[in-house]
Amino acid sequence: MSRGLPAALWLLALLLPAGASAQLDAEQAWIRNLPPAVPVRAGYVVITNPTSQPITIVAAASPAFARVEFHRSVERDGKMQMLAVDSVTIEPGARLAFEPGGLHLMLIEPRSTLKPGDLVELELRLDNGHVLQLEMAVQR
Ligand SMILES: [Cu+2]
Repeated sequence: MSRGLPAALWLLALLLPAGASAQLDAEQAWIRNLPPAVPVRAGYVVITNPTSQPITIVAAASPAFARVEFHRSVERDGKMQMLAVDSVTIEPGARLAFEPGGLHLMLIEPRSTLKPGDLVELELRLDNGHVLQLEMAVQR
């Protein structure tokens, strides 16, 4: 995951008041529940960019997982594979879905056992210094 932003910028992002426009809207955020023995979960969310500028999501993190990556599922030689993606850009006015079979959040190494109905915090760090905070619902 990129560590490209200087510490001062991260600090600035942390100091922005909650509710300051993150400039992206997120809805339908959920995580597919899996048996505890499986070390990863896939997370999905629909993001829209109502601004007139492209916005790039440069990193993601959750207190419930050791790390979070962006993955894309692709079919190669008849097999489904997942490719890691460094960042995700949403164009002005566009809607981008992290969804089953395509782009998804790969939530790696849960720190505790999750069950349907749990809410998991997720932070999406944007290239403009804002942090979009959301809650993902664990579902069957
Ligand atoms: Cu994946």
